[in-house]
Order: sequence, then structure tokens, then C-alpha cells
Amino acid sequence: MNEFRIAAIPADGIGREVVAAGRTVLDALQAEGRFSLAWEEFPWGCDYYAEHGVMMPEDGLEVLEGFDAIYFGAVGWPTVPDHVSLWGLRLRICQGFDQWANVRPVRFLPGVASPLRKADDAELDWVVVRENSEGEYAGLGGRNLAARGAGGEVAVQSSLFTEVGCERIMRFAFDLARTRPRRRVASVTKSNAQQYGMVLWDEVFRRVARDYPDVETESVLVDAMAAKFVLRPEDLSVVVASNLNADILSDLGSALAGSLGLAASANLNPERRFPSMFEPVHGSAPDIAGRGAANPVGAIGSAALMLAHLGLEEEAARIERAVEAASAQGVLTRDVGGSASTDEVTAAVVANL
Ligand code: GGG
Repeated sequence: MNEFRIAAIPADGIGREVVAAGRTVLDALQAEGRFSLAWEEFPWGCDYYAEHGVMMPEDGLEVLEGFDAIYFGAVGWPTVPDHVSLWGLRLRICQGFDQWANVRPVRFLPGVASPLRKADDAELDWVVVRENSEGEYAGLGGRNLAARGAGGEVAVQSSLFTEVGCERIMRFAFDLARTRPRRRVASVTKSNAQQYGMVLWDEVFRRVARDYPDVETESVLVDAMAAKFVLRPEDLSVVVASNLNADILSDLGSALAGSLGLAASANLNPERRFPSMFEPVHGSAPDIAGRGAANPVGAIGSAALMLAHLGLEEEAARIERAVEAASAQGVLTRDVGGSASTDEVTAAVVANL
């Protein structure tokens, strides 16, 4: 039997509720006996920070290294500055394990109203590939760099674009496009204004594209791509963008599909030297945390992505189909127009497995 060690890090707010939901679905599947998940849960996050002054222990990455995958919830809570919690946990894991490809499918579900879908529309379906190791998230810069008198503080935030980093994410996007019905990659920058790093990005994109003559390409500025998400979504298949641009675009995509709560993601170390991490795209949502109202679909979809990564494609597809069935039956949380609780949606997914 396939046996896997999984580290669960629910972290903060609704992360805890949706990780519990995803585990319920995975545990229902593993009870059938075709695979086994050995779970270990880590209490890292903003409560841990209040007690220890750090979001995760010093040797946290060493602890996680022995796992086959990491199943993550959400990070952030009003008691800790957002940049401290994000860099102290999620980004520490993503960058520490060189999870340089963040795959964020934009998924439309039956029964969920979307401003984009009309009755006669073809099915909409695209994937945002986020460069996850550098770009605007390189952490380069500083504050108080020049004394300019009272109210005159200066801060610098630099982006880092390397040829290696650009090339590997683009090849990843092209390879992904070859597995999809529509072989098309759109590359997104703001290279008219960001005249160094993003011009390098564009040049690498054109060079890599020559190795994929069977894949259609386009280079689009990020503002135009935002409009295209709304106005011509049927043109999209794979959208590859830098860390910040892809983060923003994928939130837009999931909102257009009905809710941020629907979006799943995989932070991949494609070389498999380190564990990959699977998490819903959404954050910790302090406003609804603890009320049983969180949409578990993004976390359950992330569990499916994790199974596919572990080689359990058939089981992953069963989860996807069960989510669609529960959604088509109208078992929906409030954010997508229903009144069901997190537990009710989870139970409906399990019943449809
Ligand atoms: N589950 C995703 C999550 O916790 N996101 C929190 C967040 O603030 N993310 C910003 C980012 O990763 O760019």
C-alpha cells in the first residue's frame, strides 16, 4: 500500500477549520484502504508567535524535510503584523524548500453563480502559474536608508529576476500547457514600466517559447490581463506571472469564479528535493473565523492537488468530482450564495466520493 507522511499546519483563523475539513475528506478516502496518510500536526502560526516570539521553531524546516507533503491552512492574525506572520511561516517554508512553482487553478463550479458565465458559455477553466521564489518577494530592501528629516523616511523594496528563475517557471508553464486541451501560455509583466527585471522576463519568455512551437503564446501587460480575465476569459489556458502579479491575478480569477474560498493551490518543488506544500489560496479571514462559515472547497481542492502530486491521480479526481456534485446539489457556504456550514459542505463532499 502507498504510505505517506503528511505534515499539517492549520496555522491561523479559518485555516484551522478548512484544514480539518480537508483532512476529513482525505481520511474518508484512505479508509477504503488503497493508501495511507500518517498525519502529524504542527501548532505553528500567530498563537505560537505570542508564546515563543517566532511563527515556527528555528529547526522547523529540518522537521518538515522528512515529510512527503505539507498541508497548510492560512497565515495571519490581527495580533501580529502581516509581514511578520507571512515571512515567518508561509514564505519561510515556500522559499526554504525552493517551492518555486505555485499552481493556482481558476475553477468554476456547477451551482455557483459567476459574473462571467452565461448560459451559452463554453466551460471556463484556466491556471495561474505563479513564480514563487523571487520577483517582488525577494525580500530585498530596507528602511531608514536616508535621513530626510521628520516625516521624510525612505524605504526601498527591490525585485529580483534571475534568468534561471524566469526560465524554470516558463518551462513549467509550457509543459503544463501541453497537458491541457488548449495549448496556450500568456506571460504577464509590466515591462513597459519595470524596465530591468520584467524586460529580462519577456526576453526569456520569447527564447523559451521557441522550444515549444506547438504552444500558442502571448505577452500581456498586467493591467490588460486583469481586463482580459473579466472580458475574454475564454482565451485563457495557462497564465504565467511574477510572484506579486500572479498573486493578484489569481485572487481576481477566483473571485470571478464566485469566491476566493474556492481556490486551491500547490506550492511545488518540482525537483522533489524538498516537500511541496498544498493550501487554499485564501487567508485566515479573522472576520468569520470560528463561526463554522468558512468555505472548505479551496482546502479540499488543495487536498486533491496533494494526492495527485503523490501519484494518486484517480483519488484526486474523485475528490474533484465529489466537490462538483456537492456544489451542483446546492450545498454551498454563504460566500457563494448558500447557507451551509463548513461541516455540512464537507459532509456533502464525503457523501459524494
Ligand atoms: N493560504 C494562503 C495564505 O495564508 N495567504 C496569506 C497571505 O497573506 N498571503 C499573501 C501571499 O502569500 O502573497
